[in-house]
Amino acid sequence: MADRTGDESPVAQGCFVTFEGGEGAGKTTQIARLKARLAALGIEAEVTREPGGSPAAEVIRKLLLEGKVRELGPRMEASMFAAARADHMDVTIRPALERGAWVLCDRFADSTRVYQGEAGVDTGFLDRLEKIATAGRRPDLTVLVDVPAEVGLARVATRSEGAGGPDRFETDAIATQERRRRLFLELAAAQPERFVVVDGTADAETVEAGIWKAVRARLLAGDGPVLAADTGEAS
Ligand code: Z5A
Repeated sequence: MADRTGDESPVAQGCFVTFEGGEGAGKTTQIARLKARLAALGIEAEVTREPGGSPAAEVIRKLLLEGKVRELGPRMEASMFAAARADHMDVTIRPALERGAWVLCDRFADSTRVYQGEAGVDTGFLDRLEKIATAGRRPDLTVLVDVPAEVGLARVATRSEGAGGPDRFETDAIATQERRRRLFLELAAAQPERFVVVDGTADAETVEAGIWKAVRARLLAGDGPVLAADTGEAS
């Protein structure tokens, strides 16, 4: 995170925060709110998303969300998400962190674990893809915005009607969406030091307050950083 003390000390890396959850959980809404909270403290935050977030990755996003890769099978879909992620890391995420900005990313590698894992891609293959795409750089904090599938899908249904119909993943059955929800919750339970789970069915202000509490506790201490972004150790 950027040094805000006015010292001449080198700029420290920014914090890398990812948002995960099902469709319509409220991730995009909460990222905008967190960015505003950080801005009030003078912290620059770059907002980005997956799939996408760099020019080349946005090209891959279009192919994936139009369903053009679907017929090639879940392994190929997982590989395309990873290829997009590798470019996103190189072009957008790493440079932003290195200049001291925070990165707030709408979905990241946990989405591949959940969506392509649920579609049958084995864990070993996903492990290898993640290693290649991220070079081991994990988020400092992952916010899981948890809502039941029906709640999220009801929220996005109105939007899809006005935008030419649902995308490739929004057409999946409620049972599939609910299985993904369980997988997200399992990931969070397995890595409590990285995840915070917030109840996304609450109103947006309440969700925002819960996320801010976690960010303050885990990434900010008074006006200084708690985490050294690359190591997870106290600095
Ligand atoms: N995917 C994958 O398979 N593998 C991968 O590795 C990756 C992704 C990275 C990308 O979709 C798709 O790619 C995704 C998984 C797959 N599946 N789908 N679909 P996307 O980027 O197009 O969409 P999304 O990530 O699912 O986001 P979303 O549908 O836009 O939802 P959201 O960002 O979580 O929610 P929102 O836009 O903030 O809010 C949705 C609506 O709810 C909106 O009208 C808000 O005003 C409203 N809202 C928000 N918060 C609240 C609260 N608290 N109460 C009431 N209403 C609210």
